[in-house]
Amino acid sequence: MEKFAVFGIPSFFKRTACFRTALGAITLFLMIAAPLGSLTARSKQGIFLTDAWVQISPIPGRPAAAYLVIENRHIWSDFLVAVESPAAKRISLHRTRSTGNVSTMEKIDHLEIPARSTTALAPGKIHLMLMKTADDLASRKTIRIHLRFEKAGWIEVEATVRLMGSRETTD
Ligand SMILES: [Cu+2]
Repeated sequence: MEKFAVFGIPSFFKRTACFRTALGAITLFLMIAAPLGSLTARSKQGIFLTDAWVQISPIPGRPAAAYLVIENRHIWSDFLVAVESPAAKRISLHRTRSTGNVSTMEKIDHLEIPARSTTALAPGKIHLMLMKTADDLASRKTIRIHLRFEKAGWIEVEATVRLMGSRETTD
């Protein structure tokens, strides 16, 4: 019986403040570890996906934009050709173009990830446009996104949900 007591929750964790501190420490660890790619990276055939996140509107069902970093460690280029998610009916690849004060988005069919290079999908640049999103996105921490590469095939990532206008989503 005593052996099992070791795995019980220590009483100080039951106090909310301490528990929050512990959660904060874990969150901080994840935030530091994430860019290193050790925990969030999804890779296949030399394609590494990291730092996936999706910016959602507070209004349910509105379009959302998703971003991530795609690294190709191969000696040949690959192409992102399709994207799907259970969280959206349709996903397109978009490029933001800014002329003066006006910025528009254009749809692109595929995205080349040249050999031994990294492409970051980021706000104001290339992004994934999620249309007809699920109504409960705001209550989720992450959503699953499936990306299909011409050579590497399908790769799945977990994208962190961030509410538009909020600086942080980790609580
Ligand atoms: Cu767009």
